[in-house]
Amino acid sequence: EDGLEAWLRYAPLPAEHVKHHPRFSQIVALSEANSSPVYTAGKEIQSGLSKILRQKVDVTNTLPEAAQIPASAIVVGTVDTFPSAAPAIEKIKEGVSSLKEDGFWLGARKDGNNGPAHVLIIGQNERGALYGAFEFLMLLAKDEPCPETYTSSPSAPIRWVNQWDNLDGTIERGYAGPSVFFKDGAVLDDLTRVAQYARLMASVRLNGIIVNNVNSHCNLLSPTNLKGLGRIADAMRPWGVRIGVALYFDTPIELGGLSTSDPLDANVVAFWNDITTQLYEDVPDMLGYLIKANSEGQPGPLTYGRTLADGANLFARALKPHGDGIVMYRAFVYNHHLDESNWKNDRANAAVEFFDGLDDVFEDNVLVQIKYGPIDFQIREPPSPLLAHLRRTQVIIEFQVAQEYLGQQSHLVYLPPLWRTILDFDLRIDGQQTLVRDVVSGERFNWKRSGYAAVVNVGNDSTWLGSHLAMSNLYAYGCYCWDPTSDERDVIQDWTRLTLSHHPTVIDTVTQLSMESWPTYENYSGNLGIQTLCDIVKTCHYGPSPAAMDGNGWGQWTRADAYAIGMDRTTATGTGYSGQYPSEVAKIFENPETTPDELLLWFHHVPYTRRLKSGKTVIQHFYDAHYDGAQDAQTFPVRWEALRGLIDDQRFKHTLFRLTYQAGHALVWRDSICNFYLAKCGIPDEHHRVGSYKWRVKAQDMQLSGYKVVSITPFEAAFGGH
Ligand code: BDP
Repeated sequence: EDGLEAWLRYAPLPAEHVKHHPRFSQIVALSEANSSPVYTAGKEIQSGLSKILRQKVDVTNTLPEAAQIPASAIVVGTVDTFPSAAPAIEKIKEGVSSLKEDGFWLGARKDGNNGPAHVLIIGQNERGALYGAFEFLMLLAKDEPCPETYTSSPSAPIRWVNQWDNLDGTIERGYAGPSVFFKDGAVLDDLTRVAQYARLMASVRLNGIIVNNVNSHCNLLSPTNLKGLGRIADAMRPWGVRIGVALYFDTPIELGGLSTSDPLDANVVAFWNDITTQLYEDVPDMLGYLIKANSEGQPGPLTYGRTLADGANLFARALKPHGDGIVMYRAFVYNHHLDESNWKNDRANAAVEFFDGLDDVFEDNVLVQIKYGPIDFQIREPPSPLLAHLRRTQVIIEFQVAQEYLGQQSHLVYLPPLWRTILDFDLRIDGQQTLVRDVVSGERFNWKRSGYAAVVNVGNDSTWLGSHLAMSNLYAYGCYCWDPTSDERDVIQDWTRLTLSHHPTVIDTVTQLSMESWPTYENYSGNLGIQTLCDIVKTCHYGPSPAAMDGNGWGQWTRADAYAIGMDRTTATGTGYSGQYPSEVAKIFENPETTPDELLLWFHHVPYTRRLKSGKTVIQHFYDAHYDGAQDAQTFPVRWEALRGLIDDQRFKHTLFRLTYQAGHALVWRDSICNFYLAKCGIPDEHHRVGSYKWRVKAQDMQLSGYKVVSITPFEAAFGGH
């Protein structure tokens, strides 16, 4: 198995289990249009039944006369198509009327007392009907009975994916081969993988996608590419997935031949109005525009002396005449040439500083898209304080399924435990409980449109993300958008059943490895809130490079010197960042005593000898955590061996290779970080491990033939610097 089917394999149930499930007579999908998700739902159920239960069942699109539900039928449709058709709906009206947009009602009913069961799937809209169909199939695939009545609605209307695909077919921070959307400057002719991607998204109830890189290019909007975008939208629409695009701010100059891209210039306004009209001709249900501006060298409204709101509103007004399109204006605005010598400078402060005062001036179809932490998808960050500053302006929180800083799919990192530290965080706005997830759902400030985006970056590798196990993060992302209170263990167990096997050894092993994976990676990469200590200057964002964290303009600093480490972000003596939180939270982070250890160095500059709540010093914690993390990673491939023969060889071996690599690379991480900080502060490891390499044979001590000993930069990456 090559992974292409991901969690939608629909593996056949063993014969003795099949008999516990009903034998279905027919599928009725109440839609005639084959671009409709309801039609898709009928086909998907047909395919699922043939694989899971080995039942061949026909699909029709109308009910027989008198709208009776045929015995043993599965009927799927929307609230609007059902009532006239089925008297049965009378009995379930209550469940159906409480559905939110995209929600569904699902139930297995008996015909009479002992008659055969029929299954009804009723979506609040067409998309909801498709989600109900997937729910039904996943229950079957997990060998669970269909409940008598089950109602499900999303936590938030926006559940979107961002792809960072370039027109030339490369993917920024993509780790699984070239783009499934673009090649050589244009949209691919064959969009088979695009439709398959939409199917995966729909199965976990993701309903939108931005198809191109936030670092966009003006040629996206060339006449040929507009047609191409139309074809992408057509390929994804049957799955209820709508598309949007990321725009390049200077397109009026570079594509339109104008002399400026000033958002208040009449010609610029006309340019965007016009191109938006053209785009809607090809993509009539377009989601809207994602904008990265004045960020990492990208032009934006500030380039023309205008405010961020002027920039956002330009696009918002262009979209308005065409429907419900929105602007996703990214809060990731910062100066990447920060002066490190000024102790008050702090990249983490940027979003709140840039967006303060704008809450009341955005058009109502502007949403601010905020990365979960104030820096950049690090191994551990506190939630972005901007989430506590916008009340009128609706927000989208941005996660990253692509493991950019987190091992790039070559290390196993199951992300939901990290996401929960953000979603469950209580911001205490106005002294009231304000969980981040309640802000994002729109509940806290009565928003109508808000929600989630995640940078996913699937590529055309058959594994989608480059690693089979990494796909649990995409699956989980959908689950968390729908229900941010999901239990991360349940999610990984369901994923494992669907993707790999029902065997208890497989489920237990994958669950345990996944649940340990984030703490393990944090342990050997960067702990106590110091960030993922990887290379940020050569921008590969991979592998240990602690020295590179300081002495650059990017502002992901550790401020490590010979005596102390960590960013002082307090209001009293530091950058003032902690003061960006509501007062109760600010107070906790202001004081090192009350700051949780895992964020200590995020907020405070402390001596290596400071004692943590565990009683250990900071430096000893560093050493111990790196040894523990690397040790734990050694067990991953060994424990994976238990799956040999219990799953297919192809995925078994592919994963074993990655876990073995990870075990080795964890040692590289451990030694680099430990050596680096030992050299910085000179405080030895209490357990005499760091620098001792007791059992290792040094190449430079061997009798060398054809090799010579050289010094290595950075020194910490090699054995004794050689
Ligand atoms: C950083 C990535 C960079 C992105 C940027 C962004 O390294 O490739 O362009 O974020 O989100 O994490 O705009």
